[in-house]
Amino acid sequence: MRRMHLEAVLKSSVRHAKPAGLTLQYGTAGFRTKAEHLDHVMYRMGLLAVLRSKKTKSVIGVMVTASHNPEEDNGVKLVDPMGEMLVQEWEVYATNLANAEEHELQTALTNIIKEETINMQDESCVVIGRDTRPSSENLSLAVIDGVTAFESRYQDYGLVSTPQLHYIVCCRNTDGRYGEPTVEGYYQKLSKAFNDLVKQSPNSEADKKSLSIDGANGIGALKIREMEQHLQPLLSLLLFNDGSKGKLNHACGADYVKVLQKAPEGIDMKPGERCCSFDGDADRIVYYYKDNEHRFHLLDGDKIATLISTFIKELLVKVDLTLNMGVVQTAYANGSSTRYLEEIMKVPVYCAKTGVKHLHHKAQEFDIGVYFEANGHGTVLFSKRAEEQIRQLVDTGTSEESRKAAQMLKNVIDLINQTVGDAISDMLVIEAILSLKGLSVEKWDEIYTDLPNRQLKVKVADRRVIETTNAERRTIKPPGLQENIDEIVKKYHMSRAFVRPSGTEDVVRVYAEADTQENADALAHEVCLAVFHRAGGVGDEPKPLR
Ligand code: G16
Repeated sequence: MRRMHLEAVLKSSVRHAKPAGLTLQYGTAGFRTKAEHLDHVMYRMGLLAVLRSKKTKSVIGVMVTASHNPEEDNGVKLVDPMGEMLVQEWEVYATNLANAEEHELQTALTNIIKEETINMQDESCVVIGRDTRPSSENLSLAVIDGVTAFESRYQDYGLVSTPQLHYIVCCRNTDGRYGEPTVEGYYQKLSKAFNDLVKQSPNSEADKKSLSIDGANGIGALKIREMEQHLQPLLSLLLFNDGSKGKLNHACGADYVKVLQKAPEGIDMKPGERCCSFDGDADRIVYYYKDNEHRFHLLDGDKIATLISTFIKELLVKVDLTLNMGVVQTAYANGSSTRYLEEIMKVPVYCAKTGVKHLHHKAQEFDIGVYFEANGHGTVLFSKRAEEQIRQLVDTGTSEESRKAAQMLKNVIDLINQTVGDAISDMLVIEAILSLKGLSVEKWDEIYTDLPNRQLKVKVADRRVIETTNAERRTIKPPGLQENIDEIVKKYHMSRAFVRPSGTEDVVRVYAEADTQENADALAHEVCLAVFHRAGGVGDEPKPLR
């Protein structure tokens, strides 16, 4: 490191001093904790982004957000050149840098520069975005301080959704081939693809019911307001929880709806009408509706993956292309969805560890890789080969039907945000498919019936005592826990359960599935007790749900 750099870095670091002794883990999607503990992390992630940019000779993104977490939390997600999450090998640098005491900062930086043989004379550029949390603006200024301490170029995109920043990074590193690297460019690209797709629908006039959106009082609400005009008259939206009064993610948002399996507060639901919820940084989406008996029905990431892969598979048959397609899920995927995909749709299904970074990499192995977490985080990846073949067939398809199907696939490629799961883009894909197929939300829901399930959290003194294997479906530590879970699961019919430490909250997550909701609830509760007793639970013993 040049002396000039070093002096500037250490001098600025004084303004972003690390609280001595504080250590943080790089979690499922970067660092995440109470906002007041993150100033030094942001400064240092600004430094790291510059190093990553020099190393990859590309623009790197830094997004300040804690996504689905409560408003008081914050976090940071680093975006690699093609718009993916930071490569896993660099997570250890991020951790070392975030946890180095002030006097160790220089060594931590020098180690990365040496290990990665980074030429500090190389150019660098970092793009920065943030969500609507009250703490985000100051934290993004700390990132900028880090970036400028290394005298790097940067551009602050201000308030953007996480997927918009991923999109921008990808555009900037592909000379605009992926799209115009602006928020407006994102709206233009997606709305053109959406409008072109929906115009081919024989049903575009048929279903005039509008879509109700719960914006989680976050950035997604802001962005959908901006985009709305581009989508009219083909899609009419009713926005709730738009941030004008409610608190971010409080009793609303995709995580609340998915985990509690109930409608968010603040939304007006009429029987049979499609509703959806975004999460706090608009990278997840779940759908739901109320039937005539006012019963709530959830269509989560699994149902979304099934809808999208069925649609794509049907189009592939029409264009007569033999591209391999695979679906990637996590242990949270409902057993019914996996069975449907494998047995009815005959699509290979893979299970990855929680975190889009894991699913994304697995999905890249296919010509068309559909990946979705049950919580609504997911997208579709098309290989270069698949894209080229599809684009060619738009003109050279042997029949009108095949050219039309190729055109639809091409529109889907442009509509889906291939860099990361994106609530807005996924919503538009879903709306287009429902319109093209003339499917109501009830009919979509009927594809298969979810096994009753329950997700709970247990507070323990140190969640790292739990270690898992087999894509998080079994625990290897603490001793005896897995055997205990196996015994409990055996008592229930059609049952399955697993536990894993969360990578975004200080809790252990418990998932259970069984033949009835009562049994799923009882199983989840029993497993919580096992975790509580074997993994050092704190506070009161978990209580049964009813
Ligand atoms: C992040 C990740 C997701 C993951 C979720 C929950 O979502 O991007 O892939 O499913 O955390 O992770 P965990 O169970 O480890 O807490 P988000 O939307 O909060 O960024």
